Amino acid sequence: METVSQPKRYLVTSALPYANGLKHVGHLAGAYIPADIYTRYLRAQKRDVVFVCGSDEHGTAIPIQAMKEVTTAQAIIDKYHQAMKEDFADLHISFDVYHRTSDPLHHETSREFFTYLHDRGELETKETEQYFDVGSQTFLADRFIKGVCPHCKSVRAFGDQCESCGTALSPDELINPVSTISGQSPVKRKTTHWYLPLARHEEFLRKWILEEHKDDWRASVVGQCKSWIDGGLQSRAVTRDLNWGVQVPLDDAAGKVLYVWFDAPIGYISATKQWALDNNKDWKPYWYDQDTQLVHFIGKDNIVFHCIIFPTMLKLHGNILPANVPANEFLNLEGDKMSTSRNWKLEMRDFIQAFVKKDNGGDQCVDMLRYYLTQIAPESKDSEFTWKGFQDAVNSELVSIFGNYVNRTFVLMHKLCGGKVPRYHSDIADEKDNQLIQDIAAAKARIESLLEQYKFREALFDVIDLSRKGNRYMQEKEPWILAKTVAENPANQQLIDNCLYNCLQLTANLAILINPFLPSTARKMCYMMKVVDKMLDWQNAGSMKLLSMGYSLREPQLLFRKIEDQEIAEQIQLLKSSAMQVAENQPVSPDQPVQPVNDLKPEIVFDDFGKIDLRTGIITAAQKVPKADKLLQLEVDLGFEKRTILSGIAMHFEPEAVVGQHVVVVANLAPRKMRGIDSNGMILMAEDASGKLHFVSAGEASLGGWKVS
Ligand code: B3M
Ligand code: ZN
Repeated sequence: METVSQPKRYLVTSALPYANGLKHVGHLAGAYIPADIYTRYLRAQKRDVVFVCGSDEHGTAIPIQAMKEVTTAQAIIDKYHQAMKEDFADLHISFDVYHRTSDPLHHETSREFFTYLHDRGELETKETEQYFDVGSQTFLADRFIKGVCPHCKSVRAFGDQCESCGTALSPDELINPVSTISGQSPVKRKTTHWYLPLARHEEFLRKWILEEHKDDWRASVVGQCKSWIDGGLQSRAVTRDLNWGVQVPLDDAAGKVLYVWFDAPIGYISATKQWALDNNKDWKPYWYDQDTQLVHFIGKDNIVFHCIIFPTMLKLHGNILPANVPANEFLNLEGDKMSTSRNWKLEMRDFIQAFVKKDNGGDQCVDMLRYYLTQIAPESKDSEFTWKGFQDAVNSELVSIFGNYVNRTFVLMHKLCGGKVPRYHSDIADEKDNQLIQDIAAAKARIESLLEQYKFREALFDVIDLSRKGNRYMQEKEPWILAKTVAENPANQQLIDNCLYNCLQLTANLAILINPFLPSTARKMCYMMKVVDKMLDWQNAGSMKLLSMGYSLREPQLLFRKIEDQEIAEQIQLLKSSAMQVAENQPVSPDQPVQPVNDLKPEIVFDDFGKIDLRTGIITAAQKVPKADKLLQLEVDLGFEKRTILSGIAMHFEPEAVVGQHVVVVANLAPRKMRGIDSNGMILMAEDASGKLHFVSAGEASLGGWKVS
């Protein structure tokens, strides 16, 4: 076998999130948790690694959000930079530095980069005609032009995309274009921009991606690159007419900034520089030394920028190239695409507030989310977050398998071995003992190799599987049964000792192996074992001597609590009602009582509804039912027949008040006897937020009997 020499150092990056809003769990699963697992693993391996990220604070997304929130772009980036930084910290994403692209260090770094390429003739200029807003005296970025979609004729179309049908557009395609800044029709004006001529680098890209990395990069990533290259590489504009961003460092470029996708990836370099400044280190080897392994964690919508455009820039600038770009697919939510505009999303902050910052939440809930998002990580295809799936993952894997194994080990240790690590009697070790020891060593090797290949969900599966093996081992050894025989057969204590010794060493191993994925859980296990975090060094995995004889342990604490049905029902309800509010586009006025939509019954199919026969009717007579406070006995004329119907509305209406009311009747409801009277059907009423009943009028159905459909 060919031995590959280990890189000298690693630089791990997660996509820089736009500072225009809070980020959702799809982002977390795609670019942050996998990078964090990888980095924590490398740190446990004692390798030299720096994990960088920061807020992407440029591009039109920022001023647009400022318009929406009626504030300044600066206020927007300040607000969301801080919020995102906090959310990542709350979810234990362990960046070595979380920088921001509005920082002067970044502006300087990006300008230097641009100048370097410009001075070497690696950029070309082109003059084009672009929409200009006379009112505000600015060229209009695509997003700032609104108009009618040429495809679906919706008025919700912008210069880059139609919000109704989703088609990608260019400003020229819009019918009746209007500036969103001034509301006036824009005019065409000539403007010059700088372009990165990608076609010049086709050969390099083909060789580097399609040959050198065809086997070690994910198939979907190589596939996307191939279709880009095969489709013909166009020159990409790297500047924009905009007053928000990094100013183009040329005299003849007033009012122009670097295109956000030119400066954002350079943000990885600026962040590394900031880290070096803060830690008294040298940043250069991380970007220039071929011994550095650069890995970009991103979502699939960023592939072309990280695999084609930025590497071309890096090559021209004399930097190293990424060793891998493990891009993830998308995460859907409860059967639908996540969407900010439709409010169909679960923001990191929502989860933090609903679970982590609750009395029964905290770090264990952070690990529950990290667990589930890794278990469903969209590594090779889109996957789906469901609350039921979250509950199942927690309750039937974390609680019932992993947590249960650790807890049983501790409880039995205290009960059968006096809370101290027993002696291991190797002379009487049997096949099952040896098998367990082998299983631990094999699991370590497999998990390690999976992590090095960025296969996080499989690696996590193997950790849980190892705890499953531990449960089985304990079940087969039955130390609690042996304990009953020790009085007459004292030698059996040695069997108990061996079993619990192995179970404990496995627990210590599990702490090391779970650490990159669930760091708080690993720490809690260390606390229970009374060992320092140093034990979590990766090299310790596989050892059966992590806890030595006579060492006393703490009382166990449960690692994870269960997720209750009620909790997930609430979350689903919350998701549906907030999406509904957006759908109805109803501004909720604070002085109007809003009926909580919190008791919606499970969904039915049309066939369920089709079984109900609804008819209109008129109440022709009404009287109280003796000894029944709530019931009124009604005579309802359905036109084709008269019915006696008992209705529970006596607390709301006097009999006289309901006579003459038009009602909708469930006409084919099976008869039911109440207080000795047969009720033949049911009338429909509406209940308002205060619990008051109202008649749902059946209109002028004076004759009754109309079908309701
Ligand atoms: N901000 C897009 C995104 O958040 C962009 C990533 C930049 S990575 C250099 O999806
Ligand atoms: Zn459209």
